[in-house]
Amino acid sequence: MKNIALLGSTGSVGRNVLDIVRHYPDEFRVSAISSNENISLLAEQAEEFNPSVVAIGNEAFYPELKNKISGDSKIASGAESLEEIASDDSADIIFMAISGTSALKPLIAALRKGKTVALASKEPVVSAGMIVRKVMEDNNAGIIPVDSEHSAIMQCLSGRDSGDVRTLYITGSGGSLKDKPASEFDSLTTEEVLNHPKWDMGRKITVDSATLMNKGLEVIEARWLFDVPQERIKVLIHPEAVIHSMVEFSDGTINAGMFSPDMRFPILRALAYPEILESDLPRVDFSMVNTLSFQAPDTEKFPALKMAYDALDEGGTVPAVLNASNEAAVGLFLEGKIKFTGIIDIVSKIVALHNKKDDPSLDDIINSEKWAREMVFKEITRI
Ligand code: MN3
Repeated sequence: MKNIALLGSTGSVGRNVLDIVRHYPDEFRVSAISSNENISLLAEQAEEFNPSVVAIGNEAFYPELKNKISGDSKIASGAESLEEIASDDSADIIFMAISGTSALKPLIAALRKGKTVALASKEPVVSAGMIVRKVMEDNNAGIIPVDSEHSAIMQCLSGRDSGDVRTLYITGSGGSLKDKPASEFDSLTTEEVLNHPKWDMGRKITVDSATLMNKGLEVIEARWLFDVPQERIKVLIHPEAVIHSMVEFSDGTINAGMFSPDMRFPILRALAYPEILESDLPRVDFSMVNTLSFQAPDTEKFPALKMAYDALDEGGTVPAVLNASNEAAVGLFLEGKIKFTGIIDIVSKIVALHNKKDDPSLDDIINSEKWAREMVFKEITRI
C-alpha cells in the first residue's frame, strides 16, 4: 500500500489522480489533499478518502472549510501547509498537481527530504530547473514526470540515461488554433481558445497549448528532467496525438511512447512506478488510426516556442521570467482583460526588459518571478 500526498486535488489532474486511487483501493491510500480555494470539492474529497491532512492554500477559506469537514482529518491552511504536506514522512509519493509557480516551494521542500515526487506541475522545473536538479541529486530524491510527453519519454528511456540519447522528440497536437490563420488571432474569444481538440485540461494549460507556449515550457522541462541539452530536443506537431514523445538513441534506433490521449495513463504510470498495473483505460485502436502525421511547428505563427529555446540559451533567471510573465498574462486573457495576441506581446516585452541574474539562488528565482508578475500588471494599467 502506497500513501499518496496529493497537492492540488481539486484541479483537472488532481481529480484524475483520485479517480485512479478509487480503482486501486488495495494499492493506494490518500494521506493528504490540498486545494487553493475550492472548499466544497475539497470537503467532498475529504469525506470520501478520509486523508490524515486536508490543507487549504488560501487562508481566508480556513473557517468555512473547518465547518464543512466532519471527519477526523487535520485541517491546515496557508502556503506553509503545502510545504508541510510535501515533506511529510508518512507519504510514499508526493503527487504535485498544483498549477503554476506556487508549486516551486513545496517541490523543493519534498526534494530536500529525499522524497519521490510525481510531478504534474511543469512550472517549477521551467523556472528553477538547475536548482531542482541539484536539490534532487544532492538528496537522492526522485521525480517521476506526469506531464504526458515526459511520461512518454520516461517510458521510451526505460532506465537508460541521457548519455545514450541523440534526440528527444516532444510531440504536440498543435492546440486549438493550429488551423486558424494568424490574422484572426486578434479577435479570438476565450471560448475559441479553450476548445482543445484532443485533451481535456485546465484553463491555463489549454491557453498555453493554443500559443504553443506549453510546448516551449515542455522543452525547458525536458532539458532539466532528463539532463539533455536543448540542441537535442525537438518539437513535432502530431495532430493524431497517439505518440506522446519519442527518443532517438545514439545508434539511430527510435522508441515512441504511445497511449490514448488520457491523463490517467501517465498518472497511473507515476503512481505505480516502477511497477506496471493492469488497467481498463481506453486502448489505442490502430484500426481507427489511419495515419500518423508529423509537421515542424510554425514558429512564425507561434513565436512562443522560439522564446522558450532563447530563454534556455540565456539561462539564469530568464526562464523564470518567461514562465511567470506568461502565467500572469494568461490569467489576464482568461479574465478578458487582454487580447489573445497580447499574451505573447507582453511576455516578450517583459523578458526583453529583464536584467538577468546568472547562477541564481532560489530566492533570486522567486524574486524574478515576482518582478515579472508586477511588470505584467504595470503593462496593462498603462494600456
Ligand atoms: Mn504535456
